[in-house]
Amino acid sequence: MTDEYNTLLASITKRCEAANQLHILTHLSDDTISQSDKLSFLQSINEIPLEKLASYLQGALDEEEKLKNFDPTNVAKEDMVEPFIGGLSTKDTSQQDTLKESNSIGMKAVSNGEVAALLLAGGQGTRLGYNGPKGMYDIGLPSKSTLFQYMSERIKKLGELSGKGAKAVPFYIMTSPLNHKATTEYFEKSDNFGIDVHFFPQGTLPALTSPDGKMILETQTSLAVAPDGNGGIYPALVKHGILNDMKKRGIKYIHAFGVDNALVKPADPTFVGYCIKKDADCGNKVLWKTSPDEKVGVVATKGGNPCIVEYSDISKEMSERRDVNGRLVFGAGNICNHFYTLDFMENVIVPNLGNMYHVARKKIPYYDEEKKETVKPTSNNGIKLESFIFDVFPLSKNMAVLDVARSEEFAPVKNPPGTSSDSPDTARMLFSNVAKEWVKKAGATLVGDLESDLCEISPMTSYNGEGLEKYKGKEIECPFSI
Ligand code: UD2
Repeated sequence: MTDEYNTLLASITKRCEAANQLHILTHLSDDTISQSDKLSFLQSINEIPLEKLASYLQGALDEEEKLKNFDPTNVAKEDMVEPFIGGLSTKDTSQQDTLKESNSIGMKAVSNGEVAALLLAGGQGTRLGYNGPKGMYDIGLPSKSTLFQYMSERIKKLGELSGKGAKAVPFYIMTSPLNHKATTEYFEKSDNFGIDVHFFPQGTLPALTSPDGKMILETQTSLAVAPDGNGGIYPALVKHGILNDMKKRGIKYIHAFGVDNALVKPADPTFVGYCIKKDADCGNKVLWKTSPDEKVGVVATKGGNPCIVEYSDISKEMSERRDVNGRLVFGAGNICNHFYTLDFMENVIVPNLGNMYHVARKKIPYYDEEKKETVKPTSNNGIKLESFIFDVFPLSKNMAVLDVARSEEFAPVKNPPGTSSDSPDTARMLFSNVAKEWVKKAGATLVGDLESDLCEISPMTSYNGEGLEKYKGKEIECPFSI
């Protein structure tokens, strides 16, 4: 045993003992396990905030309990959740001038090199059932582009449209330790799609049993760990010096978005420009929910401050409440598109980061001491602790909300192929519909298989329907690839 090993073992044993987690060291006395496996196991434990796990778990369980016992007839003022009032709808015909102005403000910011795109790609994509980074998923359009490719090419095209060139908008990608290598290798192989890309991994936390909060061994020398939720973005931005890097480059505005929307418009100049125009510190793009049980969070206010109530946390009564016109009152659906000024991120969010985690009950693979192998349970046996990216929104003093057209901006890829909603199939159809609409708007007539879900306009041809003038008066046969 080396000195390094012995020193680490002594310190970790002490910390595990104090944290009531000694069981994870059980196999270190097994001579059949290699020294290097044991050392890397100890090094991985050393990264875990052992002393804080119990309080993280307690906080998350308390919050879960509070939600369970929520009594709408007896709510303290600071917990009062109300619909968010304000914001602008892109469908409001009287506001088209404001939208045009917003777009040119956003374009100017892009051409000044002031806008960064920030992708949340650290999730595990368990629901999709795809064994790899979700961004590498191909939804089956003719180009066989992956989600990463669509986003990168849109960023490239936007830079070109702004006049500053392909690298106008730096693309920061948050991975997780579980998918970092696969993601970076993919981009490297694709020459970063010709844009300026930067990667940084978010943190992980160990899965815990409930309620006693024991860490779970997945193998003899590894723990079951999971990314710490998309709210892990803030500590990760600091840890990896990303905010400083942005500052050095002159970035002032950040557009953060999820990896699983095939129609996402990275660094969307209209959204960014609208937030700049409103002098907002933080902003959110929404679309109106189609039904009470649609799995999107909703923008609201809590105790007068902006917030998002996650779909897993909203009460049935709130989600079903409608106004006199039958419109859902809590309907401003979050599509994981957030705007921040760098100033708000650095000077308000970062100094005020708390340890706020939510409980996600999951099936955690564990090492079965009798079978001597890893077993995948069939029911939930543990908890993952996750923070949400929007948990910091109550810090905003001026939140801008832009309500956009669902058909143009939201093609979620959450569920496996063959599922009737939020699947690669529904996303492909939505993507094709946008392509058809754009050529029709450009003055073309569609012929052929009008129902085809294989119609595609490459982001290198058009970011948002522009640049299709040459199709005016032409017939276009569906399916098509432009
Ligand atoms: C997210 C929103 C939800 C709704 C919906 C719309 C959150 C917490 N919830 O729910 O309100 O708007 O999207 O599509 O944002 N991710 C990470 N690291 C993690 C976990 C997730 O980077 O540890 C990324 C993930 O890769 C994805 C995004 O965050 O790009 C959203 O994550 P999700 O798929 O877990 O969220 P979902 O669909 O439950």
